[in-house]
Amino acid sequence: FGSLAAKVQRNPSFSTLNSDDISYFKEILGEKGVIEDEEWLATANTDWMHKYKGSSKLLLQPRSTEEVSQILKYCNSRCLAVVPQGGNTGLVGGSVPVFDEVIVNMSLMNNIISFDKVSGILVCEGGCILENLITFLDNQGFIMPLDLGAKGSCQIGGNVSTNAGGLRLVRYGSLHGNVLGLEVVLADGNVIDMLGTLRKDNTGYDLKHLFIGSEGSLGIVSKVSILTPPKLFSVNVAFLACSDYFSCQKLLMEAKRKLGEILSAFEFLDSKSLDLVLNHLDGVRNPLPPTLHKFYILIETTGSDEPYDRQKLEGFLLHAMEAGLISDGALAQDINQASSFWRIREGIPEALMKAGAVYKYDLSLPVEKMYDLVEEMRTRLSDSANVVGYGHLGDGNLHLNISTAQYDDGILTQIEPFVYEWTSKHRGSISAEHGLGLMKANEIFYSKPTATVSLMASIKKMLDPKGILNPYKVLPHSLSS
Ligand code: FAD
Ligand code: 2HG
Ligand code: ZN
Repeated sequence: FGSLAAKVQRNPSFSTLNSDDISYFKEILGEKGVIEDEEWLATANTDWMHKYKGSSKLLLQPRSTEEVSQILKYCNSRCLAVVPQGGNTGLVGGSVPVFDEVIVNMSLMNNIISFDKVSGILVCEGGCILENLITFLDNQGFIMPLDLGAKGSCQIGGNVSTNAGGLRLVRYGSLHGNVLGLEVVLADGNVIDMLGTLRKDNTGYDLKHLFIGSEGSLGIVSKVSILTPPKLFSVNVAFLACSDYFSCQKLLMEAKRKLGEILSAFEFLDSKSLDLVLNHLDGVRNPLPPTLHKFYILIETTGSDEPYDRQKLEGFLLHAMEAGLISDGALAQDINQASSFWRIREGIPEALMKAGAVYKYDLSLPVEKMYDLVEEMRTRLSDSANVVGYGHLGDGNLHLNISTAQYDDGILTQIEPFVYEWTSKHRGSISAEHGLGLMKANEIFYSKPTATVSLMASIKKMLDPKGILNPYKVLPHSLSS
């Protein structure tokens, strides 16, 4: 997949690593924190999709904010480019080097600092794996306000830096609302303490928001303070079939109105997505009889009153069935069945990986127009690719994935710029939740006006004048060096 990197030139103002650099890093991190092992580097140079590959010769593992600060201070003075790396589950080529950037891997900064049971506020280091935080909170009777299929590997610092959305956003909102504070290390090593634990704090500009979703381009997130909701014990999951897209939309409108405060997820997948999961993942089966339905919806409710919540959901489903919005459905009878329904939805990215090469588009679009794009793409590509649509319907977020046997520039030119132009025409976003990374840095203008992009570039220049933090990502290449 060399054509991606071929579009970018290495910034000649960056230095090349030498033996003095390595000695210095060993001094501050010890031998163990300085990784030159080829196998390890091969993994860290390659993204989750095996689509983006860098050629870094060095991975550093800091154990404290102070160490992150020392690393960046040194890299800045030497003009060595850096890629912050969390769980390396990002899907836009943002978490791996493009050339020889030093990888700063956050995995060892995985301590939980404090948890306040009264307020539900968790403070932890940026390298904590999301699933570990979920387990920790579960024992305290709380949950994380975000959940995603990559939870076993992704880190909270990575989640914050991508402003990850996920499966619960429809209920708990985005990280801009849930993150109460951050500690970040700037490119010059300065540590900015914004690690507040207050729900309300209007003392001037709320600078933490600049770092949420900045994809490692403005600073390294070393600590996070996050508001976590209490765990509610009445959880129900339904897996439903709809015969057309209009019914999916109507069902969403009805669910928001009728399930109201207990609705915690509203996810959709088309029949081609389901087929992929059934064909490529072991142990997954369709909970519904094998009739061909065009669409499937997963609805989750979470509340505090089991009989009331169940009755409410059953009443809603009955009504939707009578109104012809649902053509079939299953309501999970226990937690195992609920997990098996979730496995279908969460397993789609993995199934796509197993199916071959995949072109991923993560779009915000008006719900009523969303699926038109999938159909138009199918018409454009006819038999040359498997075009699937799924995603967070409750948030207006489509995951359009195009699966082929292998990457092919001919197919790519059929997809792009068409997909971006279509999204822009419908006033959507070309990155709903995954970020721009390397993949879409040059496409930013499809979703943001020139003056806004210029302001972003000025902020980048101010915080990182030498441009060492995650170069070639987020900002268009014409503005980033
Ligand atoms: P990485 O992939 O390591 O990095 C992502 C970006 O953040 C990079 O630009 C990197 O430089 C930067 N970064 C990482 N850590 C830090 C740090 N501490 N400080 C500064 N910058 C940092 N995303 C969603 O929004 N919703 C989903 O539902 C969702 N589901 C997914 C399911 C699967 C199976 C996979 C593979 C990915 C999914 N993602 C989803 C993509 C998503 O972006 C990531 O999973 C997650 O947020 C990235 O976290 P990470 O620790 O892996 O970060
Ligand atoms: C999801 O919602 C993730 O499953 C991944 O955001 C989406 O692979 C994708 O396109
Ligand atoms: Zn998603």
